[in-house]
Amino acid sequence: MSVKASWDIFCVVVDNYGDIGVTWRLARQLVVEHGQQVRLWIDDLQTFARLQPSASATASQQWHEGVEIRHWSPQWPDVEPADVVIEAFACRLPDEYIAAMAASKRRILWLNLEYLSAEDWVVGCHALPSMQSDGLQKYFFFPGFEEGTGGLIREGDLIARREAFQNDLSLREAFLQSFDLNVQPGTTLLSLFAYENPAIASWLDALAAQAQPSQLLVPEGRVLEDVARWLELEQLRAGDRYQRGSLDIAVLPFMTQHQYDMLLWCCDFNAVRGEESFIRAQWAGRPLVWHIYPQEEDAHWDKLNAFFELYLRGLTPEASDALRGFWRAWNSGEGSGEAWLTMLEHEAQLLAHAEHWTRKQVANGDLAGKLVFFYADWLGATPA
Ligand code: TRH
Repeated sequence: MSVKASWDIFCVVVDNYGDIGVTWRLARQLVVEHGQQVRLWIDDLQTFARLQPSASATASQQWHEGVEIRHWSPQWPDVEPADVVIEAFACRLPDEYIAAMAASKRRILWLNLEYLSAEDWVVGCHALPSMQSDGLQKYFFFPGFEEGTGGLIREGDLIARREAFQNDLSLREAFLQSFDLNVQPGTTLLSLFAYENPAIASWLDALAAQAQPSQLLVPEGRVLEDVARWLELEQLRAGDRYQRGSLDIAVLPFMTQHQYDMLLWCCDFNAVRGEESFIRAQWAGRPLVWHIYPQEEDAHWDKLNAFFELYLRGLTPEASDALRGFWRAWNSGEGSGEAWLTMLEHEAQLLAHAEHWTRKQVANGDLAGKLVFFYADWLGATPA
């Protein structure tokens, strides 16, 4: 059951690309797959324009892929609230907007879209309402990996597109050639997207010393400084290529989300970070490592351990220890080279497991579909 409605999604870009990455992808999917009318309010259009190069970094109103993009500036315009209002990641809605929601005669669903976490309390907290001081109710919508959560963002045709791409080597070649890359058959392809990370050096040492040739693809970003340091260079920029031992390093430009998906699909192993690239790498069906967004008081370690609880199920104890060991080394900044070699001993099992995990997550439904369903259900359950 799908009800056509208007949606306002509010996004504050805290830092990096995760906030805008999630909301932009969700907005598009609500329009394209569910026929919803979506306005996306963004406080930082410059960051948005990095993900969507055709976007203006200054326009107060613009349309992309059927989504109305509005600049969320301190001067709040007098607008009618939408039927469904999503504040992403606990950003604070404008007071005038909340007042307009409270004054409206229409039934308006107000949701806070939470950050992704694998912690076990998520199932119990997902979709709980909370009464606000102005009499409005706000629901907490938690993405997640288990039944009973809001699921993960996944476009309806994503897995089919990914499979078609991975089954046709000419598509992979064409994609790589668009960056002037010709990769020799038998070369291991790896992508690297991470925060500053001291673990990089020992991992690169291990890749350079392996008998197997590797091609590392690094889109421009914060980790480049570590790679440059390892290469004993001042800096790196898009287009640079360097060879050390068995390792070839290519720096790529920051790309669109669609291109970045293809990069993940190309690679035998993906190093990802934050929230959005972490999910996209899971849809790629390939082994990965997650550089989790560091939080105060090391709260991110609880999140990482909670993810292990779910992800490692079904692996042999040895493979499970090896994967956990590498991810911990990656996130603590120590011993990643050795841990990498140990993990490679379980390469085939980890590849099969990655695909198995993808199937399991697909079976949980997807975030946009669950949001649309939740709205229809709420409408039905709420008296007019
Ligand atoms: O950029 P991030 O580090 O974002 C983070 C996290 O979301 C974190 O949870 C949040 O608290 C913090 O921001 C404020 O990593 P993330 O989430 O992977 O987002 C990156 C986005 O950028 C994702 O949508 C993929 C996209 N991307 C491209 O479009 N092109 C590229 O070339 C690359 C490397 C990424």
